[in-house]
Formats: sequence, structure tokens, C-alpha cells
Amino acid sequence: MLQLHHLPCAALGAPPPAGQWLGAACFGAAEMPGALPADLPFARVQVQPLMAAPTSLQAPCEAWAVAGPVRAGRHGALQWRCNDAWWFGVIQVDEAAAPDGLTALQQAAQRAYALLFEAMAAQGFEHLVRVWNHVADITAERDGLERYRQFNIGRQDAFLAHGRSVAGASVPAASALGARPGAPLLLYALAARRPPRAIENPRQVSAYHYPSDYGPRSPTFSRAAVAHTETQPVLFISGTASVVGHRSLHEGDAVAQTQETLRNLQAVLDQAGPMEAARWELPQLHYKVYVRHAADWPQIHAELRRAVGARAPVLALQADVCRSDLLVEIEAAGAAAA
Ligand code: 3EB
Repeated sequence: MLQLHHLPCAALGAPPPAGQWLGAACFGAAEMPGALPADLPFARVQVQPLMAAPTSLQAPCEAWAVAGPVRAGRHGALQWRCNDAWWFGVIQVDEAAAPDGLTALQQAAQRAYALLFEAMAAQGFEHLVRVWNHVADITAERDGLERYRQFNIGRQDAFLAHGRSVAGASVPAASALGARPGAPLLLYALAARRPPRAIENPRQVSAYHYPSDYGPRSPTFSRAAVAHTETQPVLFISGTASVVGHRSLHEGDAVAQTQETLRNLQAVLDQAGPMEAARWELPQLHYKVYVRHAADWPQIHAELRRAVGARAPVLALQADVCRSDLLVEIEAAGAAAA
């Protein structure tokens, strides 16, 4: 069992309806709830919530529940929990002075991923399924290179240093967003014992094959990953934006970008279903929406609801997307229909 819940942070003090909490991410500047188990990996993501599901939810949380029993531990600054099938880890790394030829962010990304791979391996979890990355000032140019591009170098170097391929079927699904200026690099991730299947989007060039106009090293992520730990396969769709081929479309138009993003999400579902002999539909998924300008949210929300219906859980956050011309990014997750 792997279940995703959207709920108020404070609700994490009590166990989930079934099983145990594996890990969680909480959004916004709310105080840490006091009653949390000390060994629960918990990402405090420094982005502002715009609206949550239900609408009344303050300091919303995204939490993963699994069937028990669970174990927990630390590997340096990384905190993890796992059961027999799933592993969840959270790591935060400050950007410290780096040796010549390496930017501070590049080094921080390399360290964070190195810790992630080491901690997973130590517990017998070889397969990274889904990673969330938050990089402060993600589109700012520093030391002559955009920070997202610096992050991509460090991330890719860590994959290579740990013998992992940086293209193709074993690349995890991911999102990469901004965070409050000055916030440390933050990663949280799900890993499994069994290999997931990576899915690409035929409308888009695979990100790991982006041309060098987008930076010296390509971003290391797949468009989606399907995990095979449950009765029904579970689909994790990466952060998805108004990108067709490798280009951003509809500059300055949040509504058109949302519509293009929804076409991309549908294209990923159309690809994943037949590959898995399963069926996913937009109204059956959980969503997280990252919006660059909070004022665009009502219009983006209306477009999203038109496609996914009134009932799908949606968590909306104000965050910078990793290309300055992108106004919105949407990610999704959910088990296939039975
Ligand atoms: C894109 O399609 C939009 O670097 O991990 C989306 C999801 C994006 C993940 C990442 C970047 C990442 O290129 C940006």
C-alpha cells in the first residue's frame, strides 16, 4: 500500500487512516507542529501555499502512508523512513564555499544526491522513483551561469559518480522549483526496491536530451515513472509545463500555458496506459501546481478544473519555475484504475 494524502501539517501527529506515515512535505512558513514523531522524515518546503484541498487547509502537507511496520534512520543530514517496499528521504544542504571550478550550488547538489544514493543503498533500495528539488533563486544568474544550470551539473555528476545512467529507463521522475531566497537546497524523494518504468512524452524532447542551449548539462529526469509495488501500478508524473519539443510556448499567457501543460499531462497518460496495460485518467490523480505569479492562480485553477473535475485533490503553491518564461508547472500522481 502506498497512499498519498493532502492534509494540514498538524494532522501528521496522528497516524493515517490505514498503516503508517512514511514521510511528508509541508508547504509554507507555518510553525512545525509540536506533536510530530521525531523520526518522521519531513520536508519543510519554503514556498507559499495558494490554496489547498480542502480550501480551508492551512499549512498544507503532502504525506505518504504505507502499510507497516516502518524503520527510520539518518545518514548524515538525510532523514529516511522505509517499509519493505518503499523508502522516503529528506535532505537539506547549505551552499558552502566550493573548491575552484565548482559553484557552491553545484557542490550542494552533488552532495545532496550523493547522500541520497548512499542512504538508499544502505537500506537495499536501489531505485530512485520520484525526486522533488527546491533551489532558491532558481532562475538567477550567479558566477556566470543560471543557478538551475549549476544545479543540473551537480545533479548529473552525482548520478554518474554513483554509476547511474543519466538517460533512459532508469532515470527518476522529478520536479525542480524555486524556494524562498536564501533557503538551503532541499530534496525529498521516494525510492523502491523494484525498478520503476520511466515514461517519456512523445510531444516533448526527453529532458535528458535537451540541447545545450538549456545549459552545459541536461536535466536528469524522466517525464514520469511507474512503480510496481502495489496491486495497481502507481504513476508519478514529473513537473510538467508548457514545453513542446524542447521550447517553452505561450510566453506571458498563463491560461494558454496551462492548456498546453494539460495536453502534455494527457499525452503522458496516453503513453503510460498501454505500456502498463492499465488505465489512468486525469480526474483520478492528485495534483500539485506551482504558479509563478499568485495573481494567475484563479485562471490557472479554472483551466485545471475543466480538465480534472471538481473532486481531484489539488495543492497550489507559489514558486518559481525553472525557466523564466514558464508561468506554471503541474505534477500528478495516482494508482491506475482497478
Ligand atoms: C521542463 O519540462 C520543465 O530539472 O528536475 C520539470 C520537471 C522541469 C523537472 C528538473 C525540470 C525538472 O523542462 C522543467
